[in-house]
Amino acid sequence: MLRTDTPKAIHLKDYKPSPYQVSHIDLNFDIYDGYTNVTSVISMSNSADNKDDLFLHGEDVELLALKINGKTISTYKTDDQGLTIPCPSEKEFKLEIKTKITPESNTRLEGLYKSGDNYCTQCEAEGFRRITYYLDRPDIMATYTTRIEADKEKYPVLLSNGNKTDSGSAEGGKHFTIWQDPHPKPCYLFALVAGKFNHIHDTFTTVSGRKVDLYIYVRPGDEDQCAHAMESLKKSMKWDEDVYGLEYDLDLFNIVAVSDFNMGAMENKSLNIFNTALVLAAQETATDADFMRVESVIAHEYFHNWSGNRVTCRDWFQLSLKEGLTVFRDQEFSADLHSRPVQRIDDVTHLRRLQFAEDAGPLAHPIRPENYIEINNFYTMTVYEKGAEVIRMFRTILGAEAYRKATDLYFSRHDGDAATCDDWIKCMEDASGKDLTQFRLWYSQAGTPRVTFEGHYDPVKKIYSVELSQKIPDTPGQSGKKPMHIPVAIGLIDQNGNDLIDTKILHLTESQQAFTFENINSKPVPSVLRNFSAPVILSTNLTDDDYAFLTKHEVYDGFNRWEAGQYLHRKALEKLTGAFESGETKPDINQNYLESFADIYINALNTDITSDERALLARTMHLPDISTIVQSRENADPVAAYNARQYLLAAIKRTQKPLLQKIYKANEEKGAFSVTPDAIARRALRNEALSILTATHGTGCAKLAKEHYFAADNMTDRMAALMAIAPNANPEREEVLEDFYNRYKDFQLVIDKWFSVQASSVRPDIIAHLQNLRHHPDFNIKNPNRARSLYAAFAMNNPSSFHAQDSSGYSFLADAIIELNSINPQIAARLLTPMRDWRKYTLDRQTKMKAALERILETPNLSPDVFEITSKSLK
Ligand code: 0A1
Ligand code: ZN
Repeated sequence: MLRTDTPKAIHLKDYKPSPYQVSHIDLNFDIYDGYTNVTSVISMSNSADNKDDLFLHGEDVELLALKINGKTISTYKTDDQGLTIPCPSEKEFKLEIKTKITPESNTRLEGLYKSGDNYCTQCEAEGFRRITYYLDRPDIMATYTTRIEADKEKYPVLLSNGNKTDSGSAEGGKHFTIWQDPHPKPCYLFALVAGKFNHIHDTFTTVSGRKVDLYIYVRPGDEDQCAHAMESLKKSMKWDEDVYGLEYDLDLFNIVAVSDFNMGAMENKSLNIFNTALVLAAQETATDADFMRVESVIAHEYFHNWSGNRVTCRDWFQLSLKEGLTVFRDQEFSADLHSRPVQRIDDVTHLRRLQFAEDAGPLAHPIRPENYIEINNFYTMTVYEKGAEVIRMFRTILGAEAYRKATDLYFSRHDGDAATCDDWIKCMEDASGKDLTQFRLWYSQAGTPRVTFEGHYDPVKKIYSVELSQKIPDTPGQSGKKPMHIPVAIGLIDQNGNDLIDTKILHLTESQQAFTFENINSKPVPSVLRNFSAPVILSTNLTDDDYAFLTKHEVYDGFNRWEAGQYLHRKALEKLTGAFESGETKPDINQNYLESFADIYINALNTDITSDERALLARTMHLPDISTIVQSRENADPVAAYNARQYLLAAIKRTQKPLLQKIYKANEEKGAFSVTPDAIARRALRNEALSILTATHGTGCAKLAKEHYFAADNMTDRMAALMAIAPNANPEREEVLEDFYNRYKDFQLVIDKWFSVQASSVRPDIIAHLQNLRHHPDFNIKNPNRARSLYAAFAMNNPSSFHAQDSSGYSFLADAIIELNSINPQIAARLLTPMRDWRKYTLDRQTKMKAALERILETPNLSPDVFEITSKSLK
């Protein structure tokens, strides 16, 4: 059926507390082959003056029985949204509901579903309503008792939230466990797992001396890839005590890894469920970046125990209350454990690539959205990553000490609450005494602010004066925005590289504002927006020479030292892209810029530098990717951007080959493999050199990449080789790809890499190749990781192929979205991301992308998820 109705949007302004409340819920899961029966006994109350019906959410559940206080009721109504019961006569009552569900056919992976042979749940945001009828909203909080009964042989492990209070045998070869969670929680934090798993165990003793048992459950055989996740968990528990004064609150903490999962992981109370990709990590199968991601996601989910679970969200518009805060917490955890500037560089690169693009497109929304059709569509880069930037700015504005006072206040004042972003801001104000009225605009205004900096030195008066201005662009549904409170961190550096002042925060609050620095004895070079103190797009009156100076002398702020180099890269690439767009084939490259590489490379060869410095240099050598280049252009041509980038890489290789070869040699692994900061930094630097040395895809490149591949004893190096060889048409490519496949065919997550590296590589026959991969026996569109490894890898990481002029890339993706619409709407909607900003591209591409979107919109039985993103993109 074609979608003729428009799914209804939900608005923040319509929020009303529920007259019905729940104090406790008793759940019973009876798992059979092919179906599961769920009985829930809900202890409810109704407010004194309420006479409205009781509406309970429920989707795709079959109602078997319904009783109030033990009496069957028949005066109810059901529809595809839920169950309506006339207002019960008593104010306190027990509602008993029996439903039947079929996890075996649940391909949406929301509610109770099967991953392989195991059962697991995903209830955030609105999955609980696919298990039973309930008030499925986060401000309804209750304690839970959960009984699970299933076949003992097939499902030896039966887990839920809280503490296990009983277990035993049941009839017909079954067994049961009973779980009690003493902490009241919304149903999105409910979880259940039943299956065959092996586990590793450890303990953590909290600051007050409570011993907590820690378990990680994985598919039998995967236990030897869990040690890193366990170490990460213990580090997270310690960090939250040390940095936020927050202690774990139960005697047990379980993590379960499943292969089929829509997102990264989920913070269910004391039973975190993870995508295997974010638990398993071993030298042979995981890259250094994978190790880092596992650590940060383990931390992220653990930190939610306070920022999300103990203090939860009143409604889904407040999502950034828990997500922005928890992302900021996990970013700081990683920065404390590793290199602070490198962490900041990686976080900002990610923000710019994906969140800035979102903020500039048709789905731009504030970190606290005002309306949505499908909440799953609002687990966005804006809510998460820009949300984290906003929390970071609170800390910058308050200072570290007042910020900690404010978070203490927040966690004590709102413990056990379903809170709002305004509650958080109020705590920041109350603890610091600061008025944050204007700062609140970050919660309601979308769009990335444009900030302009102009600095001038007066040698007579010895004054350095600064003029800052800001402009917030219009976004869908929002225009004529007010100036925001933007903290701009600035340093002034003299010609010898000394800081003339301590880093100063300039509080930009007006459209245009002047600041002066007195007693500045020589002409300084300003370092603006140190550590990326606000999520803005900055332009300055600094010269290329100033930026070149900063790449060498900005020693105080590693982030800005890197940023200065990126500025020069971007500028060179933009110029070349423009030249390729207008048909030039051999444009000139700025010689000063090319020569500046020699300095970078000589520095990288310096044996005295620290490992952090080495890691930073690897990132400095890396040119911005195509999607970043394209962002600053109108009517962009990603093929021209790709050609420009390749052209520049070839020139760098040609002019700097001996130095690159030296870097490659000097950073060779000596001795046994390790994951120390030094070893990681050396691999990063060496592989960056490899990628430039192999960028021209000739026979020498193929030879070097192949050697690198076969010499590797770890996945970081193997993947670097694979990426270098995948776009190379020489015979070594097939040899290496085949070896990789055969070596790792039993490792799902590594086979995901095998798919994604091929989908991300530029080759003339890419579409035919993608079609082969799509029909490969290992391809399974129902597994989100595998689907992403082909489709998202292609559309997001291979822009010049995706935007091929013949529109073959658009058709390939649109077909997948249409197929996934009926299998897993959440994943289908996410795959629309690279189509949303169709207005950015050349006119012919716009027409073709628009046509692909229209074809999607005409799909029969379009899910609200896909409908929302497609229709808003076309508006
Ligand atoms: N709260 C989790 C993310 C998450 C959201 C939705 C999910 O299913 C629809 C799953 C996980 C986090 O922030 O880690
Ligand atoms: Zn989260």
